[in-house]
Parts: sequence; structure tokens; C-alpha cells
Amino acid sequence: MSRQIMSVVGGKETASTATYDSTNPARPAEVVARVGLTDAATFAAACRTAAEAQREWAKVPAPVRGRVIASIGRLVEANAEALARLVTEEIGKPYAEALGEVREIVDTCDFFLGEGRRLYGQTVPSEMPDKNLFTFRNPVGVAAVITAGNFPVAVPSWYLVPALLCGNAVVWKPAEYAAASAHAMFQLFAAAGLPDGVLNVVFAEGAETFAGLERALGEGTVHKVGFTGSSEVGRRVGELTGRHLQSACLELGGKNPMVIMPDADLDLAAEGALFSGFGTAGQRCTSLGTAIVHESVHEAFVERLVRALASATIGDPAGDVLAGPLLDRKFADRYEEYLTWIQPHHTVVSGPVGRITKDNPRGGFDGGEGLYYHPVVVDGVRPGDRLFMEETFGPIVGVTTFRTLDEAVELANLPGYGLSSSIYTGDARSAFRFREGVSAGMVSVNNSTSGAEAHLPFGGNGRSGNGSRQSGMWVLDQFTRWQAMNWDHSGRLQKAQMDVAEI
Ligand code: UN1
Repeated sequence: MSRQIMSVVGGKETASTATYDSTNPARPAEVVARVGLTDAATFAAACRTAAEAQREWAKVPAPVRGRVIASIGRLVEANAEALARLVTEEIGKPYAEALGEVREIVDTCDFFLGEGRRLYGQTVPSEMPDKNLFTFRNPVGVAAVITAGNFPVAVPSWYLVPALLCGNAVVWKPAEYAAASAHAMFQLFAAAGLPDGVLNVVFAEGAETFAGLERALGEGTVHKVGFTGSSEVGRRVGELTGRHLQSACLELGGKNPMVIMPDADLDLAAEGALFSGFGTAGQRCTSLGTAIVHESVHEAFVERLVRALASATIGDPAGDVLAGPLLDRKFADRYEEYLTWIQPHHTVVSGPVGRITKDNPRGGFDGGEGLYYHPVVVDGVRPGDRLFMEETFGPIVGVTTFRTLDEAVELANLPGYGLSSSIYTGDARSAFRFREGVSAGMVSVNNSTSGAEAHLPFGGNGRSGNGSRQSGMWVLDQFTRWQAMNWDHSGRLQKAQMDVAEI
């Protein structure tokens, strides 16, 4: 039998009310883990446990918390291959990418372990003599972190590592279909010396999670919500959190544009489009959505992209492939629905469409029982088409054309998302004009839309999020709250705004 995994609250496994089988999308009959799911009451109880543990954790000096983060990084590094293999097995991510994902946890730990010795506050001049002003960063309390399964370990670490370093406790609800990877990561974190209750992992279905979160927010045991997932669910998380006067850090979908200027290196652009459009089977939130190509190079670019795609390998994610299967049945079903959009009036220029099967193979590959799909390039997508406007979360790239850079920027912003974006050009002026005009939180120049490094601010605007940023020092503002202090040693009551010193 496969692994059995359970929620862990306060260092103890908790009883489950239902089970879920997390399967291998390359061989869906293979159960990777039987996951015990809990209910809303357990989620709320986990938040109470976390709130209690947090009080002690906040008293641990930040440099000591930094040392725990250092141990987490070392443990993850020492177990990187095993964790990456599990990610590959559970969500079908090609092994090299899975290893890169694990590497991203280590990078995040490397960055934040030193922050334990900084977490700077400030000294600020006062309007009045003999008075000192200071600022301090205080932990927020308990963070409820709800994450997707396409990056089952790296993206959660962007929340967990800084939240813990800043002196918060965490209740983490990972995606069920990536539960084994999450649980393995949780165990490494716990083994690094975190006191019980400071980090808790709860497996629960969406409705139970929402109900549990609502209860916990009402009880005052959650002070920050971190959410990575769809724009639709993110909106509900934001509403719920806002109703309780708490804030959420929302990392949502993307319809990421790549603008290809007339002076672009087209081979490089096609390589970038191949990687960000079809790598991870198009299931990154930073995946390429639409290539917006100058009309003078449109044909040459499409020809290169289609050629590059034809020689790319799709297959067993344990091997050296561009992409494996889709993450899970739920995503495959949704993607099939998206595929129906393109049937009536679009031009597929890449070959067959749909699931790779014996009757619909890709070269010599018939996909077996796996959730493998043909990668698709659709040319002639028009602004306003569903394929132009909506995130598909699958291996499909649309292509459209433009005449002027202003028009390209307008097209890039039209879907209303604003996560990642890219421009291929040899001209610095075009690159900067694009940067200025695009609504995305991240801009690549002569690089693909995906593959952000772990110490730059990561996040989006509009339908991609509420402007919060993860990663790097910017995330400290999510997991700490500023406290202002003034200390008057004049020996008299000095009144701000009224007793301002005159020259
Ligand atoms: C995501 O898909 O949720 O920039 C995150 C990238 C990765 C992270 C993607 N480092 O593509």
C-alpha cells in the first residue's frame, strides 16, 4: 500500500473525517498517498493551537529563529533528490524542474536565515527635543497558508519560511492532490527544531477549509492569510479575510503576455516561448498565455515556435522531457473544457489537439493511461477571444499580432491579469517603455515569463492578486506589522503638532 498521511496539529496526527487518494498523473491507477482529510472544526482548532504556540515562538530571539531556518535549508538540501522524486511522482513535474523547485526552498532559506540577524527597525527624528522615535517589526500572529499543487513545495516555502522567521505560527493547508509532497516537506521543517504547534499541516477540502478559516478569523486566531490559487477562489479568500479586518496575500492566476518586437532574436524568443508556454505543461501561474508578435516577424516566429515544439519531448516526467502529464484529473477535465473554445474559429498550427492516446499519439508516444496532452499553438487569436482573456492552465499558447509598441502594451494588459510579462527586443527604449506601460508585477526582457528568482518580489496586480508581494525582503511587510514607539525624556508633556520647536 502507498503512504498514509494525516494532518499534524501541535506535533500530533489528527483524526480524519474522510480520505482522498493522491494519484500519479503519469499512471493514474497508482495511488501515491492516501490522505486523511479533516473538517472545519479541526482547521479552527489548529489555528487555536498555533496561536498558543506563537506566543512562545515570538519570544525566541530572531537570530535563533534564523538558525532554525538554516537547519531547514540544510535538511531540505540533504533530502533534495528524494523530495524531488516524490514531487515528480505525485504531480508529474519533470524531475529536473522538481529538483529546481526543491532548490528554490533552499534559496529561500538562504535568504531568510540572515534576516534573523537583521529584521531592522528604525530610529526616526522627532519634532521635539529630548524625544526619540523608533519603529519595530512585530510578528502578525498566526498565518493561515493555503497553497496550490503545481508548485507543491517551493511556493509554500515562500510563505512558511519568512512567516516563521518573523516569529509567526502557521497553519498550512496544501492542495490534496499534492499532499504527499507537502507532508514530506512539512516533516523536514518539523525535524529542523520547530517547537510543536508552530507549524501545523491540515489536509481538508475547500468547503471545510473555508468554514474553518471563517471560524478561526471570527475567533481571532488568524491574522494573515496567504493564498496561492485561482483568481476566483482568491477573490473569496480576500472577501472573507477583509470581512474580519485581516489582510490576505493573494497570488492568483495569470495570462502572461510575451511581446516580440521586430528587432527580437527570434530563435531566443521561440525558445523562451517553448519553455514558458509548454514547460510544466503550461501549469505555472507564470506560464506564457499569448505571444503578441509584431506583424513583420509573425510568420517567422510562429514557424520557429512550431518547429521547436515538434522536436520537444513530452513523456515520462522521470526522464529528460520538456513536459509530463497534467497535474491531476481535475485539471485535465478543466483543460479539456478549455480546448473546446478553440475548436470553432481558431487556427491550430501545431498539429493534433487533446489527450495523447493510442488513437491520438504524439510521434511514437501514446501516453498510456497518463494525463498527457498535445501541446497546442493557436494562431490568429483576437483580443476579446476567450483564449486571449482567460488563463487555461494547460499547454496552449495563443498568437496575435500588433503594429506599434503602444498597441502591444494595450494588448498585454487587456485580459486584466498582471502577474508576469516579457518582451524580446534589442532596444533598451522599447524595453523600458514596455516596463512602464505593462500592468504586470514582473517583467522579463529577452527572457521567458517564467522562472522568477526567489529573492525578487513575486506577485501580481488586477486578477493576478491584490498587489501583495512574496519573496525577498518585501515579504517581511506581509508577516510583520510595524509598531511605532516614542520616548520622551524631557521631563515635561510635549505635545506633538503643538509644541514644535521653533528656530
Ligand atoms: C507558480 O506557478 O505559482 O517563476 C509559481 C516561476 C517559478 C514560480 C512559479 N519560480 O515560474
